Amino acid sequence: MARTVHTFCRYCLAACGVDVTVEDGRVVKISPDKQNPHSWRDFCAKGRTAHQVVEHPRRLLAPMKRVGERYVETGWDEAISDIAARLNAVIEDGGPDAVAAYYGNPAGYSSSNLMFMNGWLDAVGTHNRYAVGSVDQNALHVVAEKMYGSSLMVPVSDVDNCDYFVIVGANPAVSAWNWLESVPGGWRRTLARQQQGATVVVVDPVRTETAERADIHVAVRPGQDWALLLAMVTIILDEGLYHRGDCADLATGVDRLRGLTADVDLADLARRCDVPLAVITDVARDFATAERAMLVTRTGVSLHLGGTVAEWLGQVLNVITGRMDRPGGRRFEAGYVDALRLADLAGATPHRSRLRGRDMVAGAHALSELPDEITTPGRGQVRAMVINSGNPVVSGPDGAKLDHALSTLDLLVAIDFVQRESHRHAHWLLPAVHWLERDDLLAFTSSLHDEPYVQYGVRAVDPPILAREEWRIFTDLALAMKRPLFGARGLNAVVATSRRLARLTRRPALEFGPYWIHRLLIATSRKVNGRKIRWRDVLDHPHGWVLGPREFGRFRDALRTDDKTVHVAPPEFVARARELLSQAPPSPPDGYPFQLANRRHRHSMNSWLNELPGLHPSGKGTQVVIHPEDARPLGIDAGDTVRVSSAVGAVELTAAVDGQPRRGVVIIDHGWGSRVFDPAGGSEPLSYGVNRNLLVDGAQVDPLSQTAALNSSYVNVEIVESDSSAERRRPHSEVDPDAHARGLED
Ligand SMILES: Nc1nc2c(c(=O)[nH]1)N[C@H]1C(S)=C(S)[C@@H](COP(=O)(O)OP(=O)(O)OC[C@H]3O[C@@H](n4cnc5c(=O)[nH]c(N)nc54)[C@H](O)[C@@H]3O)O[C@H]1N2
Ligand SMILES: Nc1nc2c(c(=O)[nH]1)N[C@H]1C(S)=C(S)[C@@H](COP(=O)(O)OP(=O)(O)OC[C@H]3O[C@@H](n4cnc5c(=O)[nH]c(N)nc54)[C@H](O)[C@@H]3O)O[C@H]1N2
Ligand code: SF4
Ligand SMILES: [Mo]
Repeated sequence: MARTVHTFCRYCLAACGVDVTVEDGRVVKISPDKQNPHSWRDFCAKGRTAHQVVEHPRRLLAPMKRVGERYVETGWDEAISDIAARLNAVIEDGGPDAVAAYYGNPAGYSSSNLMFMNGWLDAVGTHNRYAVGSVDQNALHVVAEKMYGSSLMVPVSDVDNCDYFVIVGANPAVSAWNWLESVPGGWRRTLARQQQGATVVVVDPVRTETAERADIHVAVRPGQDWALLLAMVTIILDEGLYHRGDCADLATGVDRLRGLTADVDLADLARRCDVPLAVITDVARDFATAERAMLVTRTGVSLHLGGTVAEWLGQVLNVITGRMDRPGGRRFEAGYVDALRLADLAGATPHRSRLRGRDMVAGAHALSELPDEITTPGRGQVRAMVINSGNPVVSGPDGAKLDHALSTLDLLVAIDFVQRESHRHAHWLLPAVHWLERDDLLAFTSSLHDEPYVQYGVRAVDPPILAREEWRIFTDLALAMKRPLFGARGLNAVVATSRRLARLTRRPALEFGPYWIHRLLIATSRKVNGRKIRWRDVLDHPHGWVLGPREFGRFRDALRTDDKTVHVAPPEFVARARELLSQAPPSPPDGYPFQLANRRHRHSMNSWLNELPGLHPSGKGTQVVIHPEDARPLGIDAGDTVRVSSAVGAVELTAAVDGQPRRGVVIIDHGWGSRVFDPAGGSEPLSYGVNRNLLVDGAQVDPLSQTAALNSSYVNVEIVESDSSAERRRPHSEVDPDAHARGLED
């Protein structure tokens, strides 16, 4: 008998409501849950094929231990006791900091994963925590902390009331309207506003699917948004187009901002970003004078050396033109739990990294620092590490360096569905549980939705017998290591007692776990629209529950700054802006005339999902896109094999010649070239495309966000073999699996 389970997809923050049809314990169909009142409208092929991950032919089905060059399946008792003993030995020898963890993007879509991972890290007492933020949204965390007083206080977009959109460094037509905020169907809702007369401006060096539909496409030079946005701020302040009330009352630091803008030369800024000053002026004026407007920034802004300054100026433009907390602008959604306060409570103790001496951002150090922290001897050298839901060799900068460092560890443990590139040196592979197989309450991201919303994500099917949720793995490790989970004395005994009780009474719900915490979070949740949420009511809304209309007027009160104002000109941002201004205008270094941009693919999620049969890769990730006028002098035609190289690496791929990128910019999609190994069967790894991040230098970072120039590295492009002379064209599915390894050795 088939049954339908209503839950939501947890691959990205869009959190699309889905109907999962289950027959004989297997998922047979996933479709959008059209009764979901909030979130089904981005539903995409990734959600539709989620069961292919569950039934992945190479899925890890039991803990696997490395023995020589092979892996053997074991039970959990052996896995936990071996890992715990080895971790304790590493700590004995090198102290708690000798143990590290990296967590990737999917960890954020399971509240129990992150919570218990931090609980275990606190048990260990290590400061060596690394996170995906340093290759994603750190710039926003840094800006939110300084301007609004909390790294998590990020604004959401009121799309349906907006008359003038400025979308900077985002491609919502492909990536959905989500980053540290989510607007379900946000792009379609934006286009609906456009139909009603709203103007859409897209700032992107590439003529993307989003830019294609814009009223104005501004093809900025990669990495130079800060100059464009600073010019806009200057024009708005100089011409008196700012919001007088908010600049006098809500914001502080406007004078310091004027101090900066007084020193800029608009023509110089226009040259830096390579956008005509007349265009910048028009957009600045129209944005400032529109009735209702918003400026939105994303990864296209943050993944550069000037990323934090650009992110800051993007927020400043909203604040000084009165767009905060007003219809059609950006507002603060309080959510049903106070995530800001909980983050304060759970925050890691501040720490400076051993080698570079840099502070953590949002509780974690930067990925670019990890390789040296592993290979450089001394107290605090990382000797053991857990990679939780991540593939940093492919998603981060300079993967070759990280790959080598990982190979030198005494212990590497990977928790994932399959063994990917970053896990190839793992001593232990631990099988994770997919969202179709687990219950979850994403309470901590409830302030990132564009309206007050709650849904309990129920499981559709049971996980494989030996797969385990991360919270359970981290709890078991803390217990076996005899170190107090969450650093809370006595908690391990409570957990052990609850387990005994659950076993004796045969009532699994008595066992300490996330379920307790979900109930507690609802029991202590704040009132939304004046109404208290009860657990029973949450369960009574299987399609999800919109908790009333969007609330305005809460922003001021929610601010975490000491004086309850928005700090529009934090001194460190002003200083960094002056530093960027003092540098020579951007010009390519000798031998590397192009800038390497990036694209996401509708059917892949960063470095994964691209290998699923239902999402068969269509040659993406194996191509570099070059502007026709750049290709011609190099003798490059579509289909030719070209070599793209930087100071740190080189890859070979097929050329596509297309006018999408602006001149001087070439595009390679990120997230490809990650092998999927077969630890159980030992057959050849699967691999599609090449890893373009091998070309990104991790040594140079934005000092504020600690993010590398992932999407503006300088590269060279040269022809290797022209298509006509190629003896044989290899289809993408037969890409030589060793090509990646060769790339690593380059
Ligand atoms: N050049 C360039 N590089 C980029 C970007 C870019 O725009 N340009 N984008 C960056 C961005 S925005 C991001 S978020 C990062 C992503 O960087 P990462 O998060 O490090 O990498 P992912 O590719 O998302 O890999 C996620 C891994 O988690 C596994 N996984 C999925 N779900 C679960 C789960 O529930 N439990 C466990 N244990 N494992 C799970 C997957 O199988 C996969 O191996 O990449 C960044 N890299
Ligand atoms: N299908 C799909 N959806 C996804 C993901 C995925 O991998 N696949 N990833 C999810 C994740 S983890 C995230 S963080 C979000 C990210 O969501 P977005 O930030 O919207 O991600 P992108 O689609 O990479 O769009 C970034 C855009 O910035 C442009 N860009 C690059 N450099 C610059 C620059 O210097 N200046 C400007 N102005 N633009 C620049 C790029 O050309 C690109 O079009 O998407 C999420 N959604
Ligand atoms: S991956 Fe697709 S279906 Fe899943 S939440 Fe994101 S947009 Fe929705
Ligand atoms: Mo991301």
